[in-house]
Amino acid sequence: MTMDIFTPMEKILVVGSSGQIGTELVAELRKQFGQTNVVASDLKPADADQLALGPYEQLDALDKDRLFAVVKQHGITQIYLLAALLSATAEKNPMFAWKLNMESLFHVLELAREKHIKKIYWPSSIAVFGTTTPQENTPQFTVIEPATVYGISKQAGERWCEWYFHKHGVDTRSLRYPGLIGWKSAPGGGTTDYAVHIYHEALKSRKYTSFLKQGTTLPMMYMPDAIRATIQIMESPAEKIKIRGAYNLAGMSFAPEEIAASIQKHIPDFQISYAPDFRQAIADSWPKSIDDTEARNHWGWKPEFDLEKMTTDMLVNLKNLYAKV
Ligand code: NAD
Ligand code: AKB
Repeated sequence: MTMDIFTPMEKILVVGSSGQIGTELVAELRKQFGQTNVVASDLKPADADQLALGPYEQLDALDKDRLFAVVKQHGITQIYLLAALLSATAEKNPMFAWKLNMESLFHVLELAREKHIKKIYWPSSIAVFGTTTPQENTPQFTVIEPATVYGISKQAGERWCEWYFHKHGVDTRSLRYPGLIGWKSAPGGGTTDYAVHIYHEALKSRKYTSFLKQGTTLPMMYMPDAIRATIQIMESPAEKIKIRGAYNLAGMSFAPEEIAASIQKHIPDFQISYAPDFRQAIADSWPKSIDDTEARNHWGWKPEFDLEKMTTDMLVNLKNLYAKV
């Protein structure tokens, strides 16, 4: 893959850096681009460990003046905006979810329109799709009628990113992430969170009650693939990014009983049971699998992890983690 040359003048701000994705993204960005070139920021105050790892600013993404001040103070050229309410939390607090998910995006888009920053990464989600979308191999361009507040905010965000690109030349890049699974950080209130919890419970108690029922197949991805895709789309030459809404991105697809079976290969006495709740309706409105042909063709995306490879890696790393505490 061809990468843009990353000049020492580039400085990255990650907004919402203490969450599931931010924790891993900041670490990888610092590895690739230098510790002091990546500023982490979140609503939460940093703990001593975070402060030791590199620059950190406590920042509310809804506070445009403070965001601007941080951009100026650090000479920021790129923002990765991760602050948001996810699908399950957003359904419980729809008005605030709309405010946070949209206003934070507008603040960053406006900073770019005013030429204070050069490039924006803002994640979309498979939640843009709804019940009227074809659920198998969901194509890039299809019916998009999301059934959740979260999905509506992602759909609107995609349209605004494209509008700012065409109208104002703002360099926006975005991926429709599937459900993300990793061992380094906890998920933050989504419908796909069960696929992280299940590994922890398998190791701790040998049993897990899934809030999604048997047969609920959803698109998922292991975090190392997601982080690689994120940095890859941001570092690709601008002319390769032909979609300025958001790209479909696929890793793997599975239902709760399939992830349980893959865990049972390592932990034979692991048991799964089912107690579906309000998140079932959200999951039922989403695709089962994603066609990411455009991401593969335009900027060379290719996933590395399938379910079995992910399960092996998750269990090894979580076992080590639990052995230390
Ligand atoms: P998360 O909930 O784990 O993390 C979000 C972080 O944002 C948290 O640390 C939170 O403290 C912070 N935050 C909340 N309000 C803030 C504010 N006002 N100002 C600054 N920080 C604030 O979420 P995540 O899973 O890391 O997701 C990041 C982004 O990726 C979101 O836009 C989400 O919609 C998208 N996404 C995630 C997934 C997934 O499976 N994790 C899938 C699709 C899309
Ligand atoms: C959620 O479940 O809300 C997220 C997502 C797929 O956007 N993991």
